[in-house]
Amino acid sequence: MLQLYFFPMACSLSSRIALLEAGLDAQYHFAHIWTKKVVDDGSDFRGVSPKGAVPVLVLENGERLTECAAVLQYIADLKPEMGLAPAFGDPDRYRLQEWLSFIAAEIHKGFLYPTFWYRDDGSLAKPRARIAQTLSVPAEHVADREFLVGDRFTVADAHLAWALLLLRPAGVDIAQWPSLSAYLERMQTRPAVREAIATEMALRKTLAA
Ligand SMILES: N[C@@H](CCC(=O)N[C@@H](CS)C(=O)NCC(=O)O)C(=O)O
Repeated sequence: MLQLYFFPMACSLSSRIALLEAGLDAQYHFAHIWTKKVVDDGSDFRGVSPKGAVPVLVLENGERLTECAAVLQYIADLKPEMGLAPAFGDPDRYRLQEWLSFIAAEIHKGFLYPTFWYRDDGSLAKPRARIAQTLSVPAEHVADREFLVGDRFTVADAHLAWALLLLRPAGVDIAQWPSLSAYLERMQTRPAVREAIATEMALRKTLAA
């Protein structure tokens, strides 16, 4: 069975959404990204992946796959009939990769990551100045589209939905982009998205306690 190492409400949320959307069973392991311990058994998370970062997907053959863009596409390709990624050879596959790269580099590493990891060291002025310009790109794109790629939900939507959810705790109110707010609301009507968020929010609360 597939196994996903995740941290509640971290970027691995999109992999959980993808697994649920695909109807794939998986074992989920809570990896504490601050302490680098696997919560199940207290083992060293760096022993699972030297990156010490989620997501890590353990494949059926035991290999470990990291990086959201790769993990999400791998999950999508296990169930091609679900259309969670356009097939290779379809020009939209490159659009999917374009969005996954943009979300990972520009929104996640360009803004969310420094905001949550370096929040007190005074280095956030530049990422803060840039995020509005960054978000205007997907905002304009979804102004007249239901989904990021083609006419159906893909793993790029799973990843953008996660990123948009994290913007509020990062101090960015997405209400200033009505198309993004409406998009996030649409995504949150999907049962898989709701289930993934509910599961991880409940776990997240155990961290704060
Ligand atoms: N480039 C990686 C980034 C993964 C990443 O930064 N994950 C965060 C959680 S959102 C993490 O586990 N960070 C722990 C660390 O950097 O030590 C991807 O896109 O999957």
